[in-house]
Amino acid sequence: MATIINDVSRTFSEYLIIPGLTAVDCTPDKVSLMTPLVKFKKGESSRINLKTPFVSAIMQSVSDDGMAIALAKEGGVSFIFGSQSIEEQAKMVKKVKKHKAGFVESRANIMPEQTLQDVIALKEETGFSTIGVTSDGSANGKFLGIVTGRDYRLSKDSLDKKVKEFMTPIENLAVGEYGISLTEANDIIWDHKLNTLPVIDKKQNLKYFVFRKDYDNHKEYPNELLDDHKRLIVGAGINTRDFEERVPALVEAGVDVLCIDSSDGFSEWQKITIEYIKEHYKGKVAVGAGNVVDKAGFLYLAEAGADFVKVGVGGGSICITREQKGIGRGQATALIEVAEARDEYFKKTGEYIPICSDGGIVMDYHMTLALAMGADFMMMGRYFARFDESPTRKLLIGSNYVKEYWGEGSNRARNWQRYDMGGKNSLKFEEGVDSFVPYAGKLKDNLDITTGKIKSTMCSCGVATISALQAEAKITLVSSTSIIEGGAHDVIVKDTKN
Ligand code: RVP
Repeated sequence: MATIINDVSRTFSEYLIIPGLTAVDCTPDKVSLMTPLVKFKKGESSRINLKTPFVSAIMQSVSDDGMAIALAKEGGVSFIFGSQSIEEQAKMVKKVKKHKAGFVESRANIMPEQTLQDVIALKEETGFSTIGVTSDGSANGKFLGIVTGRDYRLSKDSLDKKVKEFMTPIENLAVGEYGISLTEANDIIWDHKLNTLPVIDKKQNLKYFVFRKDYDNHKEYPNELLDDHKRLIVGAGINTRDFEERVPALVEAGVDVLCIDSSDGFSEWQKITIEYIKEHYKGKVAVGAGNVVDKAGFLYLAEAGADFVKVGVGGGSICITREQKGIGRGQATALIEVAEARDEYFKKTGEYIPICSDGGIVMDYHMTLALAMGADFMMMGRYFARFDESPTRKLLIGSNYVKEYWGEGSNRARNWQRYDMGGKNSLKFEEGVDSFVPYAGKLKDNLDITTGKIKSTMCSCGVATISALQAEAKITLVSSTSIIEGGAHDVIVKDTKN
C-alpha cells in the first residue's frame, strides 16, 4: 500500500514568527544577512558567501547578464538561464565576468533610419532615457550618436521624424577610447559637463556608456560579491542532457557556480551529472542540485556530492506542475523537513550543505520565515521579474506598467530539459504559464526595502545573524481567521490616491 502522510503540507502564509527579546544594541544596522552558498566542513567557512540571501531564478524571463550584474552588486547571485544555446549562455557569463564597474553596455539602441515613434516605444519598453544610435541598432554596432530627452520635443516634432535628423551625432560628442580607466572617464565627464560618455573602440564600435550618475559607484555597492580577481560572481543553470558540452563552455567563460535545473531533482540523472562535474573539475566549480521536497531527496543529492540543494516542487508563481502532474508539496513543510535532514547530515558527517528555498515567495516576510525555517538562501523568479533589470519587456496595460514573466515549463520557454523524464526531446504538456507581473522599478530600491524588513524582523526576534535566527526563532501556525486579523480589518481604508 502507498505511504499516506496524514500531516497537512503547508505554505509560508500559514505561519508567523513570535517576537523574542530584543536587546538595546540589536538594531537593523547591526544585522548581517551573510549566508553560505556552497557546502563546507565543520570549523571551516563556505568558499562563497552571499551577502544578501537571494539568488535569481534560472529562467529566460529573469536571469540574463544584466540581472546577474545588478544582483551581484547587491550581494546576491543570478543563475543565468540554461534554456538557450551553450554559446549564448557562455557569452552572458563572460559579459558578467568582464563587467567593469561604471562601464555599462548600452541596453537601448536604435538605428539612424528609425523614427521618433520608435524612440518613444523603446524608452517605454526599456525604461532607459539614453539611447545609443548604431548602424545596426545593436549594443556594439558602429556608433553614430545618442538620443536623449534633450534631442526632441514631442509637442513640436513629428513622430515619423528620422532618428538621424534629431540625434546628437558623434561629431558633436566627447567620447572615451576603449581601454580608458573609470577615473579618466569621470574626468572627461566633469570637464565637459556631460551626463553620458560613450566609450568606443578603434573601429568606432560602441563598447560602453559611462554615466555621470554612477560616479562614486563603488561607494553605492558595499555588498558587491567579487571573486579573487575582483570580478563579479555569477552562476548558471545546466541540465542533465548536454552537460558534457555545456559545463566546459561555462567553466571556460568563468562561471563560479552551476545549478542543475529540474522540476524534480530526485533522479539518477542528477547523480550522473554531479559525478561528471566532480570528476572533471575536482571542486574547482561548485554545483547545486534539486529540486527536492523531502529528506530522502535531500540525502540522495547530498550523498551524490551536491554543493547545495534546492527545495520546492510546484510552488512557483507561474508553475502549474501540481495541477498537471499531481506532484509537489507545500513549500514550508518541504523546507522544514529538508532543513531537519540537512542539520542531521551535518551532525553525522561534519559537512554543512546549504539549502535554497525555491519558489512561492510572495510577501517579504515569507523570506524571513524561509530563513527561520532553515533555508540558507532563496531563489526567486516573480520577485526579480518585476524590476528594470529583468530581460523582459515593460508594457503599459490599462493604466499600469507591467513586465512579462513566463515559466520555463510554458510553451513560450520550451525548456523541455527541465521537465525531462528521459523520453523524447519535447515538451508534451505545459507545466508553466505566460504572465505579467506589476512593474516595480529598480532592483536596488526594492532590495533595500526588502532587506530592511528582514533585518527589522530579525531584530524583533533578538538575533543579528541568519544562523541565530535559524536556531532561536519561534514560529507559530496561524488559523485562517487570524490571517484576516493580520491585515487591516474592520475599518474603511482611505483611498490615498484621492
Ligand atoms: P516564483 O519566485 O514563485 O516566481 O518561482 C520561481 C521558481 O518557479 C523557479 O525558480 C523555478 O523553480 C520554478 N519554475 C520556473 N518555471 C516554472 C514553470 O514553468 N513551471 N517553474
